[in-house]
Amino acid sequence: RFESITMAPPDPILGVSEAFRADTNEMKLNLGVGAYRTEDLQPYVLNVVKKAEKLMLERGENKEYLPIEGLASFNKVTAELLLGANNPLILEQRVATVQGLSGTGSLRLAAALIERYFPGAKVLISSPSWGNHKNIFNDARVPWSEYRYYDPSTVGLDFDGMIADIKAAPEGSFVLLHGCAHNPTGIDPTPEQWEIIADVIQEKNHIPFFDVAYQGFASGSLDVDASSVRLFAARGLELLVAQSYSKNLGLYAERIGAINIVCSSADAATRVKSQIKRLARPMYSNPPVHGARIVANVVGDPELFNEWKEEMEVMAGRIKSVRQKLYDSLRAKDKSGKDWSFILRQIGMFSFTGLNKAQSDNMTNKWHVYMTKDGRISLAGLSSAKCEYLADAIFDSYHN
Ligand code: PLP
Ligand code: TYF
Repeated sequence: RFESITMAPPDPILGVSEAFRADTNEMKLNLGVGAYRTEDLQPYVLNVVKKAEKLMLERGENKEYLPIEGLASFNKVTAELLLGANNPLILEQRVATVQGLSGTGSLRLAAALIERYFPGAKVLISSPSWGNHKNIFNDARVPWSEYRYYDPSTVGLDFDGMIADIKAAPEGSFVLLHGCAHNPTGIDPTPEQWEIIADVIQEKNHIPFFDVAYQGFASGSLDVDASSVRLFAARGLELLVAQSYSKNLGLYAERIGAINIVCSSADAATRVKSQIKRLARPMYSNPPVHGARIVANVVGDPELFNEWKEEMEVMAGRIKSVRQKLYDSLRAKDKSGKDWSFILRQIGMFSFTGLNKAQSDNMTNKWHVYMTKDGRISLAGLSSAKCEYLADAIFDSYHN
C-alpha cells in the first residue's frame, strides 16, 4: 500500500528556492528560479495586468466553464502574436490552437498527441535543456534523445554537433527547439544558423517543435523573438509551438499558454484540434479562464497592447543592464586574462556561467548565492546593487 512508496527527489530548480528561504544570511541572493524581480528584488505584477483585471471586474465577467479548447478570443490572439496577425497560415485556418496550462501543460498536451498518433517517434532535446522537458516526455511515454547544443570550450553553440545529431536522427523525429532565449544557456542560433537548421529538418522530414516561453522577453520585441518560428512557418512546414505567458506577462501562477499545431490544410487542423481536445478532456476537462481573459484584453486593446510592449522593454532592459554591469565588474576584478564576454553574448533571463558543480556549491555555501548546479544564474533575480557582490562570488569560485 502507501507504506511502500519511497521519497521522490526534490525538483532541482524549485529545491533551490527552498534552500534559499532557509538561509538567514543577509547577503543571500536567489538566482535559481527564472522569475522576474524588480530592482528591489520583489515580484512584479505588470500594470497592464492590473488594468485588464480592473476592466474584467467592472464588466462583471462570470466564472462559467470554458470550452475544452479554451477561450476563443485568447486562442485567436495567441496564434496572431506568435505568427503575426496577417500570416496566411492563420487566414487559411491551418493552425490548430488550444489553450493549455501554461507552457508546461501545452508541452504535455503535444507530448500526449505524439504518443498517440506517432507511436515510436522520438523527440530530440537539446543538451542541455530545461530540466522539465525530459520529465514531460518520460511521463507521456515518448522516447527522446539529446542533440549536442552547448560547447563548454567556447561557452557557445556547438552548431556542427547540433546539425550532425539532427541529421543522424531517425527520419520523422520531432526536434524540440527553444524559440528564443535558450534555457539554461542563453545561447541562440543566429538567423543564418536557423536557416540551416530548417534545411536539415526539412531534408530529414523531421517535425519542428518549438517551445516559446520568452517571446518579447529576450529582445524586448515580440516580433523579433518570434522570428525563428516564423522562419520555419514561412517554409510551409508542419510544426508545433507551445507558448507561455508566465514570463512575458508575469502570469506565472495563472497557468496560461497554448499549443499551436500548424497543419498542411484547414481540414487537417480541424481534425488535429478535435484530437487535442479529446486528450485534454480526461486530463483536466477545460482550462482556467482568468489568465486567458487577461491576455485577450491586453492584446485586444491597442492602448494596453502598447503599454505591455513598453513594460516588456523595461523588464528586458533591466536584465540587459545587470548583465552588462556583471560583465564590467568581472572584467575589472579579473586580471587573469579570462574572457568573460560570453556573458554579453547570452540573451534572455539567464547566464550560463560555466561554473561546475563544485564551483556552484562554493557560490552557495560560501557566498549565499543560490543557483542551479549546472552553473545557471537567473539575471532576472539580480539587482544593480548586487552585481559587484555577485562578481566577487563568481571570481572567487572560479579561481579558488
Ligand atoms: N519552457 C521553458 C524553456 C521554460 O524555461 C519554462 C519556464 O521556465 C517553461 C517552458 C514553462 O513555464 P510555464 O509552465 O510556467 O509556462
Ligand atoms: O527557472 C526555470 O527554468 C523554470 C521555473 O512549474 C519553473 O523551471 C519552475 C516551476 C514550474 C515552471 C517553471
